[in-house]
Amino acid sequence: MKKITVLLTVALFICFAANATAVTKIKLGVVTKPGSAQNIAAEKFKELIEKRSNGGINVQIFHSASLGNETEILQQVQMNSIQMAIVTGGPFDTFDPMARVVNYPFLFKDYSQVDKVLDGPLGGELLKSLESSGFKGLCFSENGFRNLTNNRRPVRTPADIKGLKIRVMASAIHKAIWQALGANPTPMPWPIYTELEQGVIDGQENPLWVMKVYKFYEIQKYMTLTRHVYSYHIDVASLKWWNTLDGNTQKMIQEAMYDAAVFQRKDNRSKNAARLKFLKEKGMQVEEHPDVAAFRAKVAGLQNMELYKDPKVHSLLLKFMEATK
Ligand code: EAX
Repeated sequence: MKKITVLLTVALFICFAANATAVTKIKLGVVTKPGSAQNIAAEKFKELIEKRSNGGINVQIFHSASLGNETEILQQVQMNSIQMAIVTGGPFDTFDPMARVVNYPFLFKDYSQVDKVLDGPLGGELLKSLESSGFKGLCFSENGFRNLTNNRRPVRTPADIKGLKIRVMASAIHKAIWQALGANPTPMPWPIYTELEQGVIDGQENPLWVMKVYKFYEIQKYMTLTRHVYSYHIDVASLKWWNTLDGNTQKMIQEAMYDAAVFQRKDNRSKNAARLKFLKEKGMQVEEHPDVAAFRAKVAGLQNMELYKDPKVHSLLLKFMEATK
């Protein structure tokens, strides 16, 4: 009898242990805080995948730079110390120069073009290329079109930008853009509130949600709707980890992340008009119609620069340009 009890206990224990290991745990990193574009996508993904897997997949979100900056988050994904991340396209270009294609200035005309190209074969080609640096590219969510803010003067033309110290992401293309526009670009990881407040930098560029969620209206007087870059997030998994998953799990994760990305893009776009109104009410002086033609002329030569020299990168850039004509 005693023996049977022991056996039963052991059997039960094995059952529980098997059950416990059957839960797939995902640590997901984002650099920004709750309420941010990256977090909205992350939270939607968590909700969808936990529901669809009936609890078989569990997602833990690490936000607010608790895992470090975006470059450090990506390094952790490469090593599989975290399994997923939603990261701004900018810092990705030091891992794979193909990523800088989407950040090409004034590439996309509107959101329908964005969705068509990024959700289509060209976006797919970019996602596939990330495998060579250890990432499984799943899909794209978004930051949105980026706009300039600064604390020195109203900006309408490139001449107004001359000499402004503008913080940029750790990204070769972003630095090149602001150099071409005549600014003094300073690469710096997120977050940057203190640097703006203390005047270490005169300005920065980001989509409207950032100015609101991070309260830049408190410390930046002028905003110009330059829309110079469509800023995407790359939603990635660790390739090392991905290759250990069965096909069903991969499919479920892929689909849930895509659905979350589509949800987040729509959510983000629907809020822009209210954000602009809010920022004006808070006292920001907004230039809504800058001389975009003059900005475009300044950056026209970037496609022939060293940073697009790699034949694979150059060919992808030309394909994106053709598709967004
Ligand atoms: O999403 O670093 C940046 O400027 C990013 O756009 C920031 O993470 C906000």
